[in-house]
Amino acid sequence: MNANVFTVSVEGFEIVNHILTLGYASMAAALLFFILTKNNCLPKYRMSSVISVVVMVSAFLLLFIQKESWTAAYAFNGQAYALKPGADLFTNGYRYLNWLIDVPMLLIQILFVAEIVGTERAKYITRFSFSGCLMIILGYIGQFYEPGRINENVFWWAFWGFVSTLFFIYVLVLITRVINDGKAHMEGSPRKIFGAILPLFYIAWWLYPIAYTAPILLQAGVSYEITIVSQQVIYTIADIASKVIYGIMLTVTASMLSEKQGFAIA
Ligand code: RET
Repeated sequence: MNANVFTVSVEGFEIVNHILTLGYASMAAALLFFILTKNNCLPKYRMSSVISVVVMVSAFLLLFIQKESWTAAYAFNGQAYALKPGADLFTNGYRYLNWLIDVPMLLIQILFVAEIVGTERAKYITRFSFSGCLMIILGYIGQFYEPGRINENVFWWAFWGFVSTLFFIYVLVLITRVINDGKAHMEGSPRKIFGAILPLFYIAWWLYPIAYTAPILLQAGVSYEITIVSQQVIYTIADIASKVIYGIMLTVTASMLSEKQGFAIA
């Protein structure tokens, strides 16, 4: 591995810096949105907003730390940004631990708007938590062996990524069922917005394994810089879509459903 592997251009360094800042600023702004709109719907739907608040706080902190980790790892050497001697390496590890909180939360929150209740809800909570957490923990193990990192081992990186994907597919099967069941109880505009969560979910959640895989491009001769910058950009877009946009769509659906049931905002 040559020394260039640990150098990024001014543009690359700044793009990552900016995108991570956009990430945590979006979480802070959306945090206020979810707090302020929590009472715009019937009490039975409000747990969805409460969960969004929990997700926003943990994502805000994580993306802030992620940006600090980026700026602490590199220093400008007059031409480009090079890894600082003695500094901690930049790591995505914090992200995975944040997902360990957020993935079960995001999967559970939709149950309240889909009006899945009783034992059915309890069953989904168990399945979502189990498969969501395993998906993340296995990916966390795999990311230590990412191509281009100090402990690079393509076999183990691919192995843990693959096993994690099996749990991901199970999550996709479950969420498809939840969204279709929820939609079946709705009509008109809420049905349309709630139904649109399915394509959003498929696009946003697939971005994570795509970003996990990005460093393999190093083996095809793509530079360290392109792979690391694209990985951070993809993760941040995925974060904004899967937490903020998703949460807003659930909030809007819940307030429309409440209005149809005669609820008026005070
Ligand atoms: C990993 C490892 C490689 C294989 C797969 C993965 C899936 C990750 C996903 C993460 C979703 C995170 C969300 C976070 C929001 O806070 C772990 C990258 C399939 C789907 C939604």
